[in-house]
Amino acid sequence: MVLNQLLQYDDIVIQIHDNPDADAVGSGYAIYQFLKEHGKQVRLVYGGRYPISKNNMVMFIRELEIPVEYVTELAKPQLLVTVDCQYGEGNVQTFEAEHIAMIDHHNTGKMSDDMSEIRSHLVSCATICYAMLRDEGYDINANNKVATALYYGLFMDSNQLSEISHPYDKDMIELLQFDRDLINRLKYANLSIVDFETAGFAILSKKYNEQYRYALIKVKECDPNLLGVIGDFALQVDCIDVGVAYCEYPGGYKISVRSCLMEVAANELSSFLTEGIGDGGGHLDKAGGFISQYKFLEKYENMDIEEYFRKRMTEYYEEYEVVRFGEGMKDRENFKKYRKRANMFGFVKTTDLFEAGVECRVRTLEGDVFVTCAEDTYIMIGLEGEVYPIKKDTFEQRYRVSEEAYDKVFDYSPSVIKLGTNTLVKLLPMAKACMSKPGAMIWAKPVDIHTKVFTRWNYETYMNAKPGDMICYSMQDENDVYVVQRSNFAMIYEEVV
Ligand SMILES: [Mn+2]
Repeated sequence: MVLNQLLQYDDIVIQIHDNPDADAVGSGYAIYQFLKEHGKQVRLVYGGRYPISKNNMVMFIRELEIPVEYVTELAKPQLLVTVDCQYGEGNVQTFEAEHIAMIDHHNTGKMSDDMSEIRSHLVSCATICYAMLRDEGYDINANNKVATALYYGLFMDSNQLSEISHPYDKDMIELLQFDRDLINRLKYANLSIVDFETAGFAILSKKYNEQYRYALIKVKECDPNLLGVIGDFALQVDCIDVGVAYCEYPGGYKISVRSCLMEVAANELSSFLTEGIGDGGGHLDKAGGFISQYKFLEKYENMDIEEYFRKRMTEYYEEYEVVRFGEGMKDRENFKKYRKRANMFGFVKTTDLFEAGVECRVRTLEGDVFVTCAEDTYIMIGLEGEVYPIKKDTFEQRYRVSEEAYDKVFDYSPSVIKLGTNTLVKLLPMAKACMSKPGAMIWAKPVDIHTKVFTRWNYETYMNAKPGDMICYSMQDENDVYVVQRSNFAMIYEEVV
């Protein structure tokens, strides 16, 4: 769904979930403003048992003059848009409407369609609204209140930005012109005195695992922001390397993961703990996640959530191997010979983006890449949409320019920004096609257990090989070890017999 589809309606109500949090209010308000500015008759409402009372929420709404209304009944509108929630779910009071649309980031199993935009891999609904408004060409910064509202939504749903994971989140942090003073004041009105006590009880009943040095902390139903605070605190303890705090939350469980170990990336552990039943992600040291109640029940039936976490943590620690690039491959059995296939890639000459000498940043799903524009510097777009710079002579050794048009589409389209400015250029429309020449030979085999591979190219963290994924090393340089996902391997490599 795109936002301008909503413009075919005139009488519109935006509904956010009961007990609204900052993300719900901020996201709902941004969509409200978009529709209002298009001349629509629109209201922003929520139902449920209680009106908003939390201090920071009251202040947020008052200071930005957000016209959000608490309602117990609603005259049937032509269009009802649920934001940061999904129509019919337990945390949204049901009101009748002629048409329903949804914008949400919670994972309930529902997929996007004509009238709903569900992106459960994103940390906040504000992120989705930001992306959708940007796609409409809507100038968010023209309205400081909208920019601030979206920023605060992201801020709160990502545990004060510590659990952000997507390029859009980073764009928001850098590009939104928000009210810093208000955000600072809100930041220190984050927890209530009850939250403070809740943290104390949670810490007293923590489960500590001596062997693996992690703490599992069950917190009474609370503001999810408290989880990050508790997780950060736990990591300060000398014998705790990893902290997992979790609580019940409408529709499931929220989790917060903290790690100070290079061998245990918080974002990877979080996605392990939520695998198949939710979503998790974030940074190497701080990450968050959500487990959907119904998916949990479907998969684990009557298992107690605490038991689940203990079992999964044990599985995690007991079942992985580490491979480090400098040490070579110790076990060389069962490796087979492969060669890179000829495939279509995209490339952009950096001087087609900006003049030579300009420094720019390419924002990708894997992280930011910095490039100085020069005649001999190109940007490659890989088979999965990954982006990396390449020198012209290396390019010419490995690829030949193709006459075909480059028309690949990926879930996320990387953008390039000229450093020091707000000038964004979309990379994919600028790309031309090239074909890879038959490549060098490698050894590869599927792994049996979760393997963490520290490659030469990324010192900060490891690549993950799940069972079935291929661990590879170059024939010319056996220290050049890396991982290729099972689903991509056959597309990239062919066996040499
Ligand atoms: Mn949210």
